[in-house]
Order: sequence, then structure tokens, then C-alpha cells
Amino acid sequence: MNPRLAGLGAILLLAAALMRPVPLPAAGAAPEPALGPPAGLLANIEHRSTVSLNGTWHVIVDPYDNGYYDYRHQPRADGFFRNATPKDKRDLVEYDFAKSDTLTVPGDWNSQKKELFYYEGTVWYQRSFTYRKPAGRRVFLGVGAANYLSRLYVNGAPVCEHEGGFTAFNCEVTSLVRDGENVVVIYVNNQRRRDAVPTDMTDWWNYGGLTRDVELVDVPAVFLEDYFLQLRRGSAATIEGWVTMSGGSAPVTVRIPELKVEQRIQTDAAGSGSIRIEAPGLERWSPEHPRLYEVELEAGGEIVRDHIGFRTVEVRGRDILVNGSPVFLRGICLHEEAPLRSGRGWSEQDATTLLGWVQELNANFARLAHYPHNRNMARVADRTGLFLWSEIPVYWTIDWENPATLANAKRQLAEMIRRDKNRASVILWSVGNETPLTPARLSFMTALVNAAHELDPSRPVTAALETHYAEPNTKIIDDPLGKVLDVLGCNEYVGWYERTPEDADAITWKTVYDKPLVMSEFGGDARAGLHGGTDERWTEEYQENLYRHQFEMLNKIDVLRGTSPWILMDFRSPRRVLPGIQDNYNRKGLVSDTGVRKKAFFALRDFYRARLAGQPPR
Ligand code: GCB
Repeated sequence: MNPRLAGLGAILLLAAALMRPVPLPAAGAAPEPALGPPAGLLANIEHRSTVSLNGTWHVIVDPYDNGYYDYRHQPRADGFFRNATPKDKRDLVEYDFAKSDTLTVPGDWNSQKKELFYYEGTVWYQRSFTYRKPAGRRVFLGVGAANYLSRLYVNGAPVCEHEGGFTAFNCEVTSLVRDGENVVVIYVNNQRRRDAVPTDMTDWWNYGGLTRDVELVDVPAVFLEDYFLQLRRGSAATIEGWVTMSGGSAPVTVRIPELKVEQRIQTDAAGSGSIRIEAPGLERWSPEHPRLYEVELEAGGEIVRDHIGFRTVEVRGRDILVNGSPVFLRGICLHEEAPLRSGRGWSEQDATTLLGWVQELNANFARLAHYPHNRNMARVADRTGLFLWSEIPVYWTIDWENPATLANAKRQLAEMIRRDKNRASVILWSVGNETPLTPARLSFMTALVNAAHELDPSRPVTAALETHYAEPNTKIIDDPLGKVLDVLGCNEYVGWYERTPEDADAITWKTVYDKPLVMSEFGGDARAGLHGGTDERWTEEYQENLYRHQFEMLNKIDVLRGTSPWILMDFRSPRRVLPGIQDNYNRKGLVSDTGVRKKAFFALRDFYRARLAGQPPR
């Protein structure tokens, strides 16, 4: 067993232990401050025994947080989470979920109701469900994402609180759910805050709400909570990893039927155990051959099934090696913006459409900007064969000196890694985007890089850096953060925010690091259907010309090992207000928000085709 993997197991166990729910007071007692943190995240929740709570929820829009605080700004014992109804004719209850409006879950509220388009504040979600409580089993309420701050209540009792709008969490509700009718109330608040992650200024729409699946999952009293399985670095057939049980220790059997291998391990007193399986004949996963194996993990009287691809990824000198061979990442960035309709994307269909467009570009890589995307993205990428870069929303100017902000960023990093660590498609964890060169930021970001390495020693860590001119025509990458990164990401906007597209021809690049570079952003805006000269901003011709000059420049960078221009599809941003052109959309997409491919789409497709054919990319 790789000792660093053993370290990962220990860290995740510790994190899981720290994240146990606190004991809950009975309904009727003062509810605050009883909202504990979530439980440890159950790996692969989607393939366990679940009951979906997706669908129609009643909602109360509460801009003054009146359902949470009293008029002295104290948390109310009789908040909306009680889901109260008047006991008699005299009783005063000033809300009524049953008569309130509804929203569909999953889904952001902004794109569902015109009056909520710009709304940033609190919305209370409520729904009832009939449940048959499975005997002897533990029950968890799982939320794929709630942007940004959420508080969960079941049958009037507090369950847990979660901060962060793009990561999954689950909370134990075993003692709160009952046979028959149950009610779940979820408070969701998407107010932007200076000290939050992300902070109050971004270039994307702050879609609020229960934006991903909500489900109940039931597991045995002693159950397999988490596991990690991957090829040992440098090996073609040795699978290593670990498992952690919750609620006690129990034997775990790991099986890969197609490879006819099986290992039974006894977990230790803390419920953890390590795995090492020799699997001769294993076919490794790659974009050209996205081979997945059904893996069975049997523990606590049930079998958890997953589909896992096995591959190695490492950095050697200036190269990114996958399965020991150097790769060039032919990529594109994308937001989690729903294709062909507006709003946050969340479904498998959304993932299939977006990643289908990525593959149409002859790409093998997508940078999921600027936060962890929904679980379908990595699943679809695993199946269809795409490398992914997955990022936390440490974006622009975070509150670098605030220890709570760092703790929050670390939590989101751990949640991102915990959910997707078994996905072969994910080859890079990114700890942030375009952060400024200050000492406070350097120590904040370094702490994140170290945390990512500890949590997952199997993958390289990157970040999208900024660059500057060392000489009039020489750009240099010398951000001190580069020292601790495995792969350098770099964003540049030659031809859009600086200089002209043609100026790119004369620009050369230098880096003080002998490491692989991914040009993680470049591009410019074009309104689909707007035509004109190559010197006319906002036209498709301008954007296409910009891409062509970028290709010239990029071809000369010797450490370049990948490109992910900005961006696959136009996306909503309140910063983009130019009437008739932007209309609240960032128009740097190669595809419009209605699915129209712009000229630059085809230019990039040809550039990647040449790269694929092994010709010097043009
Ligand atoms: C950037 C950011 C990205 C923006 C983009 C733009 O550098 O990383 O989030 O949307 O530029 O269009 O300005």
C-alpha cells in the first residue's frame, strides 16, 4: 500500500469523524444553535438504496429572513422550519407552505420565476413525502448542491447546516424520519458575502436554490461509507486503495467480476482498511479507450456497485503522463450553465449535450470552471472518454486573511475530492482562478495545494494563474504559487482585454518553472450571427481571427501541454450589460446560449484535428 494512500485514508477518516452530526434536540425545544455539520459524505450515493425527493416543492420567498430571525435578530424557535398550521381559530401563524407557490427541484429559482431572476436572499423549500422506514437501517438526507447556505429540517427538527453552493453533502435523519407522512424543510440563502467562497464578485450568475438532486438514502447500521480505488502509480495492473466503514468495523469484499479478482479485507477498529489487488489483464482507461469496470464492494450485508476506470496520472518534468505516456490536453472551459435553456445545468442530459459539444471539437479535455460541477459530468466523461479539470470557487479576490474563509475553502476542496476521487476522467484538481500576488494569498493558496496533495496523492494539483509582461513582447509566468503546483494553469486575454489579436504573433512566453503549462483561458466575445470585419469587436469574424492568432502564439510555447480556451457556451453574467450584444451574457462562448456554433468553434475544431493527427497544431 502506498503510504500516502494510507495517509489519505487516515485523513478522510479524521475528517469524517469531525463531521459527525451533533445530537439533535427534540422538536419543540429551542432549535438554535443545534444545526450541526453534515455527516461524512457517502461515496457513490447514486448507486445505493435511495428515494428521490426531486419534484415539486412549496416555497416561501423570505428576503428579510423573517422565517429564521425574530425582530431582535435572534434565531426563532418558531421559524418556518416548524411547518406550523394554526391549532385553532385564534392561533396566529403568518405563513402557510401548503398555499405557497412552488418550484421544481433540482433547479435554480432565477430561471424558474421571472420575479426571482435577480433575487439574492432566502427561499424556504418544503415538501412532504410518504416513507416506509426500513427496519434496522440508517437513513441520510442527501443534497447534491444548495447555493449557497442551507439549513435542513425534518419533521420540524433541525438536522444540519451546510455552506458552499457546489458540493454535495448528506446528513443523518435516522431518528427523525418515521413511517407514513414526513415533511422536509430546507432553508437556502444565496446572499453574496465578502468572506464567502466564492466571494461577492464573480463573472457568473448567482443561481440560487436546490440546484441538484435531493434524495434519501438508507444503509445498514454498519455500512461502507467511503472508498478509493485506483491504479498504483507506475503500475499497469496493481489496484490500490482503501475503504472506510461507518458505525463500526466489518469485513469488506472487493470484487471486479470481469477481471475475476476478489479481495476480502478486515477493517480495523476505526472501520478502515487498505486494498491491494493484482489484476492481470486489466485494460487501462483513456479517452481513446474509456474502459470502465463494474466494481462490487460488499460490506454490512449489502453490495455497493460502481463503475471505475483505472489509469495513472503523473507529472514528469514538463510532461503530463497518463498511463505512462505524455498527453496533450485539447480542451475547452465550461460553466455549469444549462444548454439550450437558461439556468443551472444539473441533469445527465445536460452533461451529455455539453460534453458532446466538447467532443465535437476533437477535444479530449474539459476544464470545469469555476466550481465543482454536478456528479453527472464526471460520470459522463468517464463513459465517453474525456479528461477533466475540477476546481473550487476560490476566484479573484477572496478574503485571504480570514481563517474562516480558508477553513471554508478547505472544506469545499475536501468535499469536491471526496465525491469524485474515483472518477478516472478527473485528472487535475484546481485550487483557484486568477488570484492576486500578495503574501496573504500565497499562504492561503499554498495551504490549499498542500491539502489537495494530502487528500489525494494520486492526482496533480493546478490553479489558473495570471501573467505579466517581462519585456514588451515577452510574457512571463513567475507567480510564486507555481513553485508548489504540479501543473501550471495560465489565463491570458491577448487580443481582447489587452492589445490586438495580431499582436499575439510577436509575443513569446517564458516561465521560471520547468513544469507543464496548460493555457487555461484565452478568447473574446462574439454575438452569434453578428458579422463584420476581423477588426470589428463582437463579431464572429473578430473572435475567429483572435483564435487563429492565438494558435500561432501557442504553437511556439515549448512547455505547453494543453489548452482550454474560454469558453464552450455563452453564459449568464450580471457583469455583462451591453444592450443588444451581451444582454447579461458573457459572449465568449464558441456556441451561443441557444446552441448556435460560431465561426471560432470550427477554427478550434480544426486546430485540434491537426493536433490529433500529430501535425504541428495550427
Ligand atoms: C477570466 C475569468 C473568467 C471570466 C473571463 C472573462 O479571466 O477567469 O471567469 O469570465 O475571464 O470573460 O472575462
